[in-house]
Amino acid sequence: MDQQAWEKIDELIDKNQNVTIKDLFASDKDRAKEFSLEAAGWFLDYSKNRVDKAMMKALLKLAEKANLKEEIENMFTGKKINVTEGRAVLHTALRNCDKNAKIMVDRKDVMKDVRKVLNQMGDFTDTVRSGKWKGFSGKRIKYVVNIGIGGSDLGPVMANIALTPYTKRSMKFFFVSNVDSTHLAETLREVKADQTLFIIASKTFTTQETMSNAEAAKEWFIAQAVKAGLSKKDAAAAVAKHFVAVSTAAKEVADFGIDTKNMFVFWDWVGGRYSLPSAIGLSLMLSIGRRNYAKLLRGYYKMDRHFRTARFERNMPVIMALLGILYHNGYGAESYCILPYDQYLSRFPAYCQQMDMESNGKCVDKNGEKVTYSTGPIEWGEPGTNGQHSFYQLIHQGTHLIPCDFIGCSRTHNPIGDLHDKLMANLFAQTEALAFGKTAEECRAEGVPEKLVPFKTFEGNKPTNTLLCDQLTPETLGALVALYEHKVFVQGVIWNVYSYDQWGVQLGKVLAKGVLSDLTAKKPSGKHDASTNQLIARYRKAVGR
Ligand code: G6Q
Repeated sequence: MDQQAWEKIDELIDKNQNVTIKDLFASDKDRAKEFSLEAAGWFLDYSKNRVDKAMMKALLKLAEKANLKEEIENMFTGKKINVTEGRAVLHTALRNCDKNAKIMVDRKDVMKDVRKVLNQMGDFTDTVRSGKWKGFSGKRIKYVVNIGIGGSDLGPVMANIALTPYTKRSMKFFFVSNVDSTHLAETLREVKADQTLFIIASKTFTTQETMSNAEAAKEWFIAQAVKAGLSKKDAAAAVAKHFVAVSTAAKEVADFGIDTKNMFVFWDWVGGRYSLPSAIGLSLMLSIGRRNYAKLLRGYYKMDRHFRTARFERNMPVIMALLGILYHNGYGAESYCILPYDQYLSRFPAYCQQMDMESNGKCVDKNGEKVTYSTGPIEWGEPGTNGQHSFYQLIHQGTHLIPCDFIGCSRTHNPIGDLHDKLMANLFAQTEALAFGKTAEECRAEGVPEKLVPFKTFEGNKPTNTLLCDQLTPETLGALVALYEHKVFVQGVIWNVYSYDQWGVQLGKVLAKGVLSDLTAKKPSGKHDASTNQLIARYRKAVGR
């Protein structure tokens, strides 16, 4: 982070120590309007933050000093900004709706491939949804089981829930990620083999959890087909009608036994956690149809364009990123909360958690040197109003500063009486209470007994953003995801870390292999630390090895 630019921010924090959000509103009647903006179907009100114009200017300087403009262009134009893996970062190409767009990577226009795969997905989707694609018994596909983990799971799960009103209700969608056999077993109880399509979604097609679940699903499927009267040979051949793959690895897909005709590719320049708009979104396209999927991409594209072209002082992802940095680095806020007031967005916090924490959870900068500042906040959240009845207590009156994003939609897909008014009233009331609190005097005026006043006083001055859209649609969902993606990108640029690698995740993939062989070997190696050896021995004894 640029030292000089940061010093100015620090100086302003010190100077405004005693200025509260309440004071900021009192001194500027246009504050709400001035600290709000619109983009791609979303309205952001960031007026309930500890910022004035001078602070915003200082924060914007930080972005400028980090060469943000140039970095944005580097990403959008396919420069290899994922340096430790030697890759371009082009999730934005996946939703580029400009028919004439050309984006070159290694002298190849990637847009041609993007359009080709989108068409392949669309045609496949039409065939399955219309019932033309038949299972081995001649019946149409009714159940879709996506097997994938991490980036090959969280996006499709989140979006399938978010876009429930647009889904084909006569089909059922399941997502198996965990290598815990319970996950697969419970799913298989819900489906019928002859009407099930398994999507094996794995960029590398080597991930232990996914490949183990995929193999187990294949075994189960063949056994079911034999039970239904097929010969072993025919049952094995029927795999082609019931298993498709989404991957970058053609050889591994073929080795698994999936016809590569039924493989949907994506590319190494798509990071797992950014892969929802790639073929990883196949399960989503199957559930909402190709037209709605195209609208989702359009929503992404609108936010992408906004991010790429808007002045930083009117740029939604940039502003949200800077506010996040202010609290994280300036006020020492370690965590950050995402609170959607929309049941359909129930998995959105979990989705953002991966996107953010896997991207910016880094302690060395781009020069390979230990950073001297904190990076990557701990991200969490739950839908409102449920959270209000659990952890909001700590946000209101605890000792931690936790900036929050409140996300709401003006119109519900499911109007029932005044429930939606109540939901939104809660959202607005929470941001009001967090910002303005309740003073001791206000408590006394309400007749609160003196000895209870300290307990019923709310400090306030707790920062929040409010994001509102008209309705949650494929378009607004796409724009929302892109907003958070770009926010994370901007923060990574300012923290000077590589946001698109994930060596910590890779480590996990290797570690378990060594332990697994000790769990199953005739004699364990005993090569681990004393604690791990003890745990391995205890487990082996329990399972009779
Ligand atoms: C995402 C991460 C990680 C990845 C999974 C699944 O950015 O790299 O969550 O998506 O480990 O990997 P595969 O898709 O290769 O199975």
